[in-house]
Amino acid sequence: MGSPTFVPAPAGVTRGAPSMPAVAEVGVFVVDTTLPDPLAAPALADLDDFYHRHGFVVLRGLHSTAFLDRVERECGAAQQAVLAGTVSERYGSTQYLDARYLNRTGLGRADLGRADLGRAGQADGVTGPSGRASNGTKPAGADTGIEADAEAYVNYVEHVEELAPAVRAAATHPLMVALLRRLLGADVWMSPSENAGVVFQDARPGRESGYSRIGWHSDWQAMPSLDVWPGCAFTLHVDATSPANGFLRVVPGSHRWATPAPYRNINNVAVPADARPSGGHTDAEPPYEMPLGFEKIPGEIAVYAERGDLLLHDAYLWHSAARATENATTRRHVRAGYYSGDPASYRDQFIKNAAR
Ligand SMILES: O=C(O)CCC(=O)C(=O)O
Ligand SMILES: [Fe+2]
Repeated sequence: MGSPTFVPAPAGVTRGAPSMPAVAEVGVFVVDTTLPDPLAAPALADLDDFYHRHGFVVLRGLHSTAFLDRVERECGAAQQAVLAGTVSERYGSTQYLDARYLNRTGLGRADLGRADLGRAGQADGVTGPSGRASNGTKPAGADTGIEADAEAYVNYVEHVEELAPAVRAAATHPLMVALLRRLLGADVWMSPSENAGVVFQDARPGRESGYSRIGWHSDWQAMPSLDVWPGCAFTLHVDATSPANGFLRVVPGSHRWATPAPYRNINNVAVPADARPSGGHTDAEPPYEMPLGFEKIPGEIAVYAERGDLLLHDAYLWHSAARATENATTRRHVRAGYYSGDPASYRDQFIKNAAR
């Protein structure tokens, strides 16, 4: 066999040395923050085109190791504070949790705050109304039937930027905002702190977990009545992703399809009458219906991330997240939405459009 032929990498594709077999990481752009104008670097010249064409990019190298350690530490502390009940219940979450989880625990809106709580290693059904005991208010022990060494956790911390200054810094990072301006227009703004703000997500497998995966959706479908679009979600990865701990699936180019509001959805959530009928960058009808769950979609790809990678994806992009294959894993990141439409049209709306 001859040596592999070197073919120049297409836009947004990084690969190893020419003499090595090609290693492609699609959509990954490496930024050098030591340059006077990092966004003007030739390495990022094709970024905008890739984003507009495919609906996502991964920016690598934006944050230092020390800064990422701070993000991790502060998010961990915020998680613990929600668990211990030492911060307002508004930092916890029930709205995003798996409905099966909520049913199992008997938790509802009244329990906002510490409802998003799992206990690693716990058998299905152990968390329950008695599972209130697993929310950190009582030491785990024989009376609860919970292993004393099982680690309790919450899957979500909402408005996490209010508890974690490093998250606020990441969410408003001048280079990221400058890039978002380039991609979305000069007037981009982030989901206000008093509303959605930034969400810390700790996806874990296991039946005790309220967030292990998410089915196909576009983020636009959760707020289809608002005129804040187009938008872009940023995800700053605390954990690298892989099949072992779960990963994002996307359908490149799907942001250009006119995706219907989720009138048919797996959660049987009513879509308001004032919802716009569809969201996307063109009027082109999607070539197939968005699946209700986790089905394979022709053309989908996995977007794996390294720790510190910043994913930017269009709010119209079809995406889902696969559950981990290894048990003792976490897939943690912080996420928020930036918008380019009318800020005055923003209000709280959350159509639970995705399978969990
Ligand atoms: O878990 C993920 O990586 C995806 C989360 C997501 O799509 C969302 O929160 O809208
Ligand atoms: Fe999403």
